[in-house]
This record gives sequence, C-alpha cells and structure tokens, in this order.
Amino acid sequence: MEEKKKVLYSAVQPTNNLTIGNYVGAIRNWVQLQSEYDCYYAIANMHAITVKQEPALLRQRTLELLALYIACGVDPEQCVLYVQSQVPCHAELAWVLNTITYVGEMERMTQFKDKSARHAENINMGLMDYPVLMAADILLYQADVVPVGLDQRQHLEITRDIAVRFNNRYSPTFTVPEGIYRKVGAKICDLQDPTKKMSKSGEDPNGAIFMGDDKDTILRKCKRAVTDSETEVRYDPDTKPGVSNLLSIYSVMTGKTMDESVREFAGKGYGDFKLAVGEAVADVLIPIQQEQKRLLADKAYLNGVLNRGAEAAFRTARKTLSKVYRKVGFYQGDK
Ligand code: ATP
Ligand code: LTN
Repeated sequence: MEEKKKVLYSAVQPTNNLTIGNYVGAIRNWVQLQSEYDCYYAIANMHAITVKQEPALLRQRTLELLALYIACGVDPEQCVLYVQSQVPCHAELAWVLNTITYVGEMERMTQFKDKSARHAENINMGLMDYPVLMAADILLYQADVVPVGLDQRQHLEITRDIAVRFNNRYSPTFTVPEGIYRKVGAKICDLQDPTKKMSKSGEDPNGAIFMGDDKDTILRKCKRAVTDSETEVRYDPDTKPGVSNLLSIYSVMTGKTMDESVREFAGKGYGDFKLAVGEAVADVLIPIQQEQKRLLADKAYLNGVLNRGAEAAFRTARKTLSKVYRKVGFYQGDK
C-alpha cells in the first residue's frame, strides 16, 4: 500500500497587493512541496478583517489571490485550495481554543503589538485573537508541517503550545505541527529600510515590489533600493543589509546559490547589480501576471476550484471538530 503522505497547511491573507516577500516566503515554497505532502492552501479572509477592509475589494482580492496561487504553479488537482470563511469549522474550533488560551499570551505577540500600534483606532478582539484562529486553521487539518516566513514563527509556536495544552487537558487529539522556514528568502526586507521586513501594508510603496508591478516599476524600485557607501557586492546581512537583501532576492529568483550569485557580481558596481536584480524579478513576475490575468477571465473555473476545495476541506475539518466537541463534552445528539 502507498504510504500516507504527511499533511501540510498554509494560508495567505487577501489583504492589499501581495509582495515578492509573500511569494518567496510562502507561495513559491508551496509549489515545491505540493507533491511531497497532502496540501491545504487557504485564503485567510477571516484573518483579513482583523484590520479594516473595503468589502467589495476584499471579495475581489479573494479571487485574485486564488488565481495568483494557481498562476504561481500551485496545482488545484493536487492540493485543496479554499476560502477560510467557506468552512465554518474554523470559527467553531477557534472558540473552543480561546478557552484554553490566555490573554497574557496574546498580548505578548509581536504582530499584535505592531498592528495595535499601526491601527491604534481599531484594536479589536479579532486582532488579538488572530493567533488562535490561525491555530484552529492548522489544527483542524492535523497538519504535520506549516511552511511560513519567519515573521509567523511566534504564531506557530503558540499553535504548538495550544495543541499540547489541549492534548494534555483532554487526551491526544491534535497533531503538533512543525514550521518549515527556508533559509534563503525566509525574510525578504524592505528596499527602502532593509532592517524591516517587506510588507504588503508597509508605508513606503517604493520599499516593496508587488506581484502586479510592471517591468519599469520593478527596475525603478530596484535601482532606488537603499544600499551602503561601499562598492563591493558581498553577502553580510549585519553590515550590508541592503545589498544582502538584494542578493537574496536575486538568488531565489534565479535559482542560483548565494555563492554563485556573489561570484557573478565580483568586480561589478551597484548599478549593474541592481539592474540584474530587477531583470531577474521581472523574468519571474511577468509570466505569472499573464497567467493570473488569463485565469481571472474564467470565473466559472475559479469558482469550481473553490467549491471543490471547500467541500474537501470541510470533510477533513468536520472530523477533527467533532472529536473536539466530544472531548470537551458538547452534546452532539446521537452521533
Ligand atoms: P501584512 O503586511 O498585511 O501584515 P504580510 O505581507 O506580512 O501582510 P501575510 O499575509 O501576513 O503578509 O503573509 C503571508 C505569508 O507571506 C506568510 O507566510 C509570511 O510569513 C510570508 N511573508 C510575508 N512577508 C514576507 C517577507 N518579507 N519575507 C518572507 N516571507 C514573507
Ligand atoms: N497569519 C498568516 C496567514 C495564515 C496562516 C494560517 C499561515 C492564516 N492562517 C495558517 C499558516 C497557517 C500570515 O501569514 N500572516
């Protein structure tokens, strides 16, 4: 008999436009892992509304994100692609997990502190509860592995704590998931402030390359990227964060190792280097954009993928939820 594959879970929020940080830190890895694991890839729209969203835009971005997943090479025949809000078990499990999660733990989360500072007028319960919903996402599918960027490590650690806590309090129920963090590209930094992560909701649009940027924009942003007063292209994130960030981007976009990339620019100036980085990014992004556009013209196909995805996700999620309800003592009729 064929051995059962391990389960992989990941998601991205349909907020703002995605950056190459999201691509490199998340979606690109998903493609590489999809044949090895049983994969669930969600569009985390319930997480998205923890900060203010324009409803029509949120709806539109949901479909755009699905098309982007597929355009990047995620195969809907091989993976379960679905929208989080279409599977009610997420909210239901999150409620139960809330009762074994402490307020103090949530207040300590770096992302909560960051987002509270950035959205001081809207520090809502959802923003604080975000990691619990994320734990529910992952635990519902009994995921073994979760590939994410380094910024999500703290959320993954709390997911593991919550899983262990539930298993100890009741009885073994959840698989305790491991994070997968790639070394190169786990944190793509802002082009204008290379000490910060490149983020889709950053303040300076020149700091981020968006998945939808045209070639001229990509080249311009790379050209303007902050470097240093030296002239040597060398990988040293501590003393040369800007150059090292561009080197990471170049290396992941071309598939070359860091050593190869550094050697290629030996003796070359920053101007040539930045141009080459821009070209490498455009070479990857332009075909993805064309494919995304083609897919978006076929709504029936995309809706079909989502309907199938939601059904498949629900089948798995419901089993876990029903186990949880039994363990905590929720009356479930004669089931
Ligand atoms: P926001 O700025 O709106 O909070 P974000 O850019 O951090 O969003 P998310 O939707 O929170 O994007 O993240 C989606 C995935 O992309 C996560 O796995 C996250 O770790 C990864 N990711 C986001 N930014 C980067 C980055 N700069 N480098 C590497 N991975 C990243
Ligand atoms: N919070 C994540 C998105 C996300 C996620 C998940 C990632 C929601 N649910 C489950 C992995 C597993 C982020 O990347 N900002």
